[in-house]
Amino acid sequence: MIAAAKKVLRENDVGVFTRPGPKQYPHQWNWDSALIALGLSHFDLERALLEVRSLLAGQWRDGMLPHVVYHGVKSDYFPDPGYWRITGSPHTPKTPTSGITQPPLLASIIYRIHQRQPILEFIREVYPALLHWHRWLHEKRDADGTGLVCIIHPWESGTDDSPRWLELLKSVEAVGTVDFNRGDTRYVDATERPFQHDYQHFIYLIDLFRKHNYDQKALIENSPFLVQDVLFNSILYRANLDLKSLGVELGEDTSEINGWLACIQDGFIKRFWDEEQGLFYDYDLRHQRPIRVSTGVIFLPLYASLATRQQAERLVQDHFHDPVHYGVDKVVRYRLTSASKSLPGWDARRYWRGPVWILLNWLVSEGMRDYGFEREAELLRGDALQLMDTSGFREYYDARDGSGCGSEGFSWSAALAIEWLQTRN
Ligand code: 9WN
Repeated sequence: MIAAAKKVLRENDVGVFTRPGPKQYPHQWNWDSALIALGLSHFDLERALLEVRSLLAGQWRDGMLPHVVYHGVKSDYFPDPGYWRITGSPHTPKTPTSGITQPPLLASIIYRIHQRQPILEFIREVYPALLHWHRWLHEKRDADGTGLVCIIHPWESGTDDSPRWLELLKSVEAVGTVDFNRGDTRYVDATERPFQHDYQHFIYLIDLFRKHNYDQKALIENSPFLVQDVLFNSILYRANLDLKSLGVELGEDTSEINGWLACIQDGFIKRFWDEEQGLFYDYDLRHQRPIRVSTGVIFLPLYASLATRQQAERLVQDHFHDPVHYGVDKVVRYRLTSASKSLPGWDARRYWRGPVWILLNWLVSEGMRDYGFEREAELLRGDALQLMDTSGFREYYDARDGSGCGSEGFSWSAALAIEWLQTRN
């Protein structure tokens, strides 16, 4: 299996970066790249570091690390660099990129690699860029002074058509969007991709952002989609912890990072925890209300160590093992469904509406292990490995029969298989 996974990473390698999927995703994606570097680090450390350097080449001058770096590669992916029209901003890099960001997993991945194979010189090289990105997130995306950062586009959540966004997107009038041709249903069946009206919203928001030349203040004021996301803030919190460890090793003053950590810690439970349901809900900042939708993201505070012991136990007993939500039953046999089965629009094969995603299994299993839920961590690992073993390295999987969906030869699935198989916790 390791050999097959390496082959996927090699085949998706275009020299300086690795495609998330050979046809569906021909450019460099932010959090995909971090995971790909993790997989590569097990057998080609230099290539793993190059993956990170290439991603950082797309960093904007204000610190933003974009969700896609195009690297001038011609493709049929939409939106293409021309569509983003980022040159209206004074902060853009030389290489073409998108104009939004993605969950900041990178610092944690670099820290993880460094713990196994010390790369202090490399860390010295990239530390300023990581710090710059995190500072940008804390300064430009803290919309209400709580210290929690917000996202302005579903793509920034990495869980694009998550049911978490449904209600909110209903209130967005996607008017005046210029015509566009979706490229994403060319290689993947449309029933496994977001609905057309979701795409209209995704593109409408880009239209709006480019009209404001990606000025963050204007985007916060005008984006109808303004959300404090549990997943994004959990990943950022852990990345801040890991960045701090790296900074300490370099002998840097980490008081700024301490400030960010304290802010998130103060605001997180107050904002996201729902005592009645016993889970964490995202917050719709535009309409000032919690988003009461249960998806696999409710477990992410475990990955960040932000849940109390009692909260963790409720998440595990009342949600993870409950067959109404995430536990297995006669029909749904694999964990972890990306959304609770109890949701009305639950869809076993459609993107983030229900299928199992290897990355979610990995993040949640890490969190489970940190809290001492070894059995649960093993269930997540075991199911993920079994899915990849029987159905190959796919983008996501139908939790009923384990069949693969979305892109074939999906890089982060392969990378995480390597990570799991090569690491004994
Ligand atoms: C839009 C590359 C990316 C992942 C995201 C996943 C999907 C893109 C798309 O693919 O999003 O960014 O075109 O659907 O949702 O998490 O980074 O694998």
